[in-house]
Amino acid sequence: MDVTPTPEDKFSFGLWTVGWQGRDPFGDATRPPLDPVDAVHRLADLGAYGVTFHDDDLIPFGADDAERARCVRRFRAALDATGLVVPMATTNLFTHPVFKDGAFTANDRDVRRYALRKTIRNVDLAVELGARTYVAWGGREGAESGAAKDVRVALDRMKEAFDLLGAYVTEQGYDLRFAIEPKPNEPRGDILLPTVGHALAFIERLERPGLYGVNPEVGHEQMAGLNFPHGIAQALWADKLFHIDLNGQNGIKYDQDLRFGAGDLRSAFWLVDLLEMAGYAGPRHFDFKPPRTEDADGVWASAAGCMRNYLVLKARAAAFRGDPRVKEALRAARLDELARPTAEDGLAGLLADPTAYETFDPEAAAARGMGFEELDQLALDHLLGTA
Ligand code: 3MF
Ligand code: MG
Ligand code: MG
Repeated sequence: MDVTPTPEDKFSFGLWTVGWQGRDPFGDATRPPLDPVDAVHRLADLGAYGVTFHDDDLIPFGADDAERARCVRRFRAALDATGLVVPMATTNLFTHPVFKDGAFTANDRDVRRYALRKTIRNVDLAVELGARTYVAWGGREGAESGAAKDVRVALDRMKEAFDLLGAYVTEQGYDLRFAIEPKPNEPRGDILLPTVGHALAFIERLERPGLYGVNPEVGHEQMAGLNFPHGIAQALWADKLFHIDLNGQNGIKYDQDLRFGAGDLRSAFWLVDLLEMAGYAGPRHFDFKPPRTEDADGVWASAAGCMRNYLVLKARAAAFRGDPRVKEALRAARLDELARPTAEDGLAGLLADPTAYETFDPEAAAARGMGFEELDQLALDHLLGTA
C-alpha cells in the first residue's frame, strides 16, 4: 500500500491549522508563531498540493499597504518556489472584537458594511493568487440569547451579504464560487446556518444559487450528532460539494479539530469511500488543530498523519469495493434494487399493477432479511485489515 502523499492527491491545509499556536479559552499559546513562508515549504515537503488562508493569517490585521504588499510578495515567492497552489481563501470575520456580534448579521449596520468590504478586499487577493473557491464560515453569526437576534431578519441580512458578494464577483468577471461552511455552535452559543441541510436550503433563496455551495467540516456536523457521510452525500446529490474540511471529532462535544482519522474512524472510512466512489474532484482540505501538547515536530507529524490516514482509508475502501464477497453481499442486501426506479411504468402503470397492492404479500416481504450485518462486518474487517 503506497501511502506517500503526492500533489495528485490534492491535499491542502489552512495556514491557521499548522500555524495554530495552541491558544484556547483556558490557556495561553504553547507554540511560537509560524511564518506562512515556512508553512508553505514544510507542507510542500510533506507532499501537499495546496495551502489556504484567511486574510489575517497572511496579512496581520490592520497592516498598511506596504506591509500588505510585502506579505503577499513573500508568500507568492514561496508558492512559486514550491509549486504549491492556493485553491481556496476565506475571511477572518471572528477574531477581532469588532465582530463580537457577528459580521454579515451583526446588529450594527456599520459593522456589516465593514465586514463586506473586508471580505471583498480578500476576494480580490484570492483571485489574484489563483483561488477558485471562497469559503465563508459565519462563526460569530449567531446568539447566546433569544431576543438578541431576530433570526428571520438576520437571515435577510445574510442573504443580502451573499447576494452582494455574488454581484461583485459577477461584475468583476471572476471565476470564483462561494462555499458556505455550516457549524452548529462555538464560538457563538448558536450559529446561523448550523448544518449542511440549513445551508443548502439557504442557498436556494439567493439571487444566483449556482454561485454557492457548501464547505462541510467533519467535526461540525458531528458536534450536531449528525452522520457526516450522509450530509456529504446530500451535498453531492445537490451538486453543491464545492469544498470540504477534513478533521476528527469524538461525538457531541466542543470542536475538537483532531487530525483526520482520529475521532470517529468508521465515519472517516465511509467518508473516504463516498468521496472516492463519487469521483469528488476538489481539494482534500484539512482543517484541524495539532493539539497544544505538541511542539513543532508534533505539528508536522500531525499534518502528515492527516494525509496518511486519508490514503490508508482510500486503499482500504478500494479493497472493500473490489472484494468479490462484498459485491455478493451488496447484491444480497439489494443495493441494485435501490438503484432501480420505483415506477419505470409511470403512475398509470403503478396504479394498474395488481402485484403492487392487491396481490402484494406484506408478511412475506417483512420476513426477508436484509443482510446488512454481513455486509457491515466485511466493511469492518477491511477497515481493521482482517478481511
Ligand atoms: C472553525 C472553522 C474555521 C473555518 C474557516 C474557513 C477557523 O471551526 O472551521 O476555521 O473553516 O474560517 O475556512
Ligand atoms: Mg472547524
Ligand atoms: Mg473549517
